[in-house]
Amino acid sequence: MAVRFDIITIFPGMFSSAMGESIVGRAVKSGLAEINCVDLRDFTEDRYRSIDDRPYGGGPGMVFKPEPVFDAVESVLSEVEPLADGRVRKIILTPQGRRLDQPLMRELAQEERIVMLCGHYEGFDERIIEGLDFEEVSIGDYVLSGGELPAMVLVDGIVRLLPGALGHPESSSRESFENGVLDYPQYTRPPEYRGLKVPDVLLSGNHAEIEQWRRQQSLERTRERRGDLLENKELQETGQEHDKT
Ligand code: 9D3
Repeated sequence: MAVRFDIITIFPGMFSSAMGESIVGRAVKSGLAEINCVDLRDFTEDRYRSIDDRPYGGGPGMVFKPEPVFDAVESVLSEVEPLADGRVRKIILTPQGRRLDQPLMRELAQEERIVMLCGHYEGFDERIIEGLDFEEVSIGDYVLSGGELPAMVLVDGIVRLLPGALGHPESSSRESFENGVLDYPQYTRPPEYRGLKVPDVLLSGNHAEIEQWRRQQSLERTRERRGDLLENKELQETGQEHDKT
């Protein structure tokens, strides 16, 4: 099933190179994904093409105005609604949003239409979020300068989950995070490089032992580096409430 993204942004140029390469680029070329970038300034009416204004109540910075955003979103939706069941996921990228994780990626990979709105330091007039019924998504607890890179993170994470986007159909399900543990260490030739050796077990040809070693390495690293993932995994395996699907 193909997915179409409509991305509303004041920097449409940021997307062209990043979305033209690798797995996403290939998915677009093969028709599995479509990415339509919409320049918010095309929906301004004044001669300065202004998209923001000063905040009511005072304070520093600017706020995205409702009018261009409503017009841009409605323009995008007008091409959508007549389609099949008109289901659209409307996502606004903001630091206040639901934190992105792999379960949310999988949920979004079921959708056929995703509209994304990229914000900036300014923030949005709250009526945009309320009135257009957007869900807010953040990609993590650090500060970026805008929502464009987060939107690309979403596109990348979603597209690679679409059946047919990856070379091997099994490769997306047997990896780290899908199992709730980190990847095991990997090696390729040569067997020794600058005095650094490949672990003997990997050269042994004993597949049962190799598998056991890898599982144990994954668990050990996960315990050392990401204890939080193991806690989730235990809850999951004992059938308790958890945040994974
Ligand atoms: C939380 C910081 N805000 C306090 C005044 C200001 C602010 C800083 C940077 C508001 C927006 C931004 C721009 N960031 C995004 O638009 C953004 C973002 C991010 O910065 N981190 C993680 N996920 C996201 S999604 C969109």
